[in-house]
Amino acid sequence: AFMEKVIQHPTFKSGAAETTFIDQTPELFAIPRLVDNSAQKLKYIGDITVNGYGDIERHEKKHYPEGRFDANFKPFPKGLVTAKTILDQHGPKAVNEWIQQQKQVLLTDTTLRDAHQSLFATRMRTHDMLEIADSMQRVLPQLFSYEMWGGATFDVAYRFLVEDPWTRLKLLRKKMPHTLFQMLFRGSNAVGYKNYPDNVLAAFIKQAAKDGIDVFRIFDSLNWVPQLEKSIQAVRDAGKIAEPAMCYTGDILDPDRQKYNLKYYQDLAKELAAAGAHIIGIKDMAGLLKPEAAYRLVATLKDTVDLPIHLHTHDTQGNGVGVYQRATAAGVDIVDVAQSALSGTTSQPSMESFYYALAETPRQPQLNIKAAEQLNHYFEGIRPFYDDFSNQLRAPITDNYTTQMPGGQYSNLRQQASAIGLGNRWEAVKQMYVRVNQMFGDIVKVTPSSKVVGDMALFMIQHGLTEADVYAKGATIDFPDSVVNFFMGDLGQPTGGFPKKLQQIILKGKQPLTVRPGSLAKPVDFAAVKAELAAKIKTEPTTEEVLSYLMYPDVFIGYHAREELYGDVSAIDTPTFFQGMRIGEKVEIHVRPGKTWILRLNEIGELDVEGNRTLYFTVNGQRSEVVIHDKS
Ligand code: 3PY
Ligand code: ZN
Repeated sequence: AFMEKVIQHPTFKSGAAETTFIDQTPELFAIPRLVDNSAQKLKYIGDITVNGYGDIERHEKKHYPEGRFDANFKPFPKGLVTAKTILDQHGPKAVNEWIQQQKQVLLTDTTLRDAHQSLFATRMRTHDMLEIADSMQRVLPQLFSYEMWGGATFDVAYRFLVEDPWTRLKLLRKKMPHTLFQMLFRGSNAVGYKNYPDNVLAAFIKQAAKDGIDVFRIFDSLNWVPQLEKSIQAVRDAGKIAEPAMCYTGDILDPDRQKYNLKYYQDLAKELAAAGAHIIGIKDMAGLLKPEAAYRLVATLKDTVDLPIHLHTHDTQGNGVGVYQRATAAGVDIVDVAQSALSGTTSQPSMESFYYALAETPRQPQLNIKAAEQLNHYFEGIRPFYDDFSNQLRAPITDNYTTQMPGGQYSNLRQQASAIGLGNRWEAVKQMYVRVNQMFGDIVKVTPSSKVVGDMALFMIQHGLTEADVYAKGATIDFPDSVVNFFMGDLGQPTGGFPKKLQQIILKGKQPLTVRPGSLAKPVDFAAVKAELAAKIKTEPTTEEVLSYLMYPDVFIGYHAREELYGDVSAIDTPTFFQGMRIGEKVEIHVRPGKTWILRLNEIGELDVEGNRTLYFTVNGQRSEVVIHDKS
């Protein structure tokens, strides 16, 4: 039926169809390309049941208590003017003016991106987002934006969730038409970990804007503004809101740490404004801002530039609400919060706590707090599904004021350390992280520069190297690639330059870059890449697929192969997706509106001579078997 729709389409019939057909008629292609096939789903569920999921330890499927969520919310207020309506009708400048007219402090909800990235390794599935999207929109009609894309979304969706992030964006957009969608864009690193050519950045931003992103928070991992300029321009060209962000590092309150002082941020804000910012973001990825620092920084920036200020922090050290409270007193326009059930520690501060913290003050956000608390029950209910990926942090860690590790890196690096047998040396890894930062000249640490520091710290501990060893024996040491690339200038230039002596040791005679890497990169030939991808996936790729392939070639091809094998697995509920089924269990899969499969796993057969097991299911009462290779 789908091909029929394409063939009957007037453009196609007229013979004018060519490669741009997909671009101009996205509505035809918004529906899943794969036909429902229960055998494919059984293959997926069978494999997880027998072999477990990814690299988490295999365990019996857990029982989850009935949730106490009740989606009984008032409809979205008809005709309400939101930042989204203003952007769509009048453009970014009008949004800017609207923000400045608001008396209340505005909120961005990060629950669908940074919160789960920072709490359980970005594993929240589209399935669990779509379920609640409409309710979120109803409960929070006054919200400035939802951050729901970017950062690690791409890598994780393709690699671990068998999901296409573009599809997530389009489906959520449909369910949440009234609120701005915001993404985190890693400047010249886009949604990846390395520099991409300028034409790839521009094409990505154009497509993301077309598919539903309104606000682009753009940062550079060294706060080097030349790395942001092309992306800011591309966002402006797309008619969307450019929010370049300064990554907060150091401590403006500490007289002994003045590399990143108030003047540094003031100058940076002026540079970002000159580069075309509509809003200026402060990205406190490691939760380093203390309440008084937040007050001084925001007050100073408000005096320095005539632009809205949007503050982002992580609650790792436990002072997040205090930071926002003081920032609000200083005139911050927007702050990033998460639904309580997904807030705190390495995530953002709680939306509801912040609301109460501002009680009886003139800038308290307009929020139907009772409805918000009810909405929270949903997230309370789904959070345990992701426990296997949790960073297990249960309380604030104030020594992160010293370690300065970003929220998103904390769990990641810890897991990397465990993977190479350094699990019980975490304290030593943290201390080495601090040491390496000093060796590197005290740099901004956020993806991907934070990864460079983390890689070097792990490397030194693993090989029993001290700082003195690195200087004494550096010529014979094979440093990690990420470290070599950093000193080559592949991520750009750090404030104050590279430490020369260490740079020479690490580069072993190679000549580093001193210019923006993108200024040397050859533009990508999109037609050639499209042809290359078409040959690999044996179908005409969409623009989105070409972009994903450009950024994550192997990961994307791996995803595509799994999608071919299993079909669209997004309809499978999350406990089943990660943990498979118990014998005797019944699971419902809502394939699409009006179509449900009821699956029952009746029996798992003995291991046969080839190392396979047969799983016996019934699907809507019909017997169905699937043979799975047991990898144990
Ligand atoms: C990311 O780049 O993914 C981040 O969240 C950085 O803080
Ligand atoms: Zn963050």
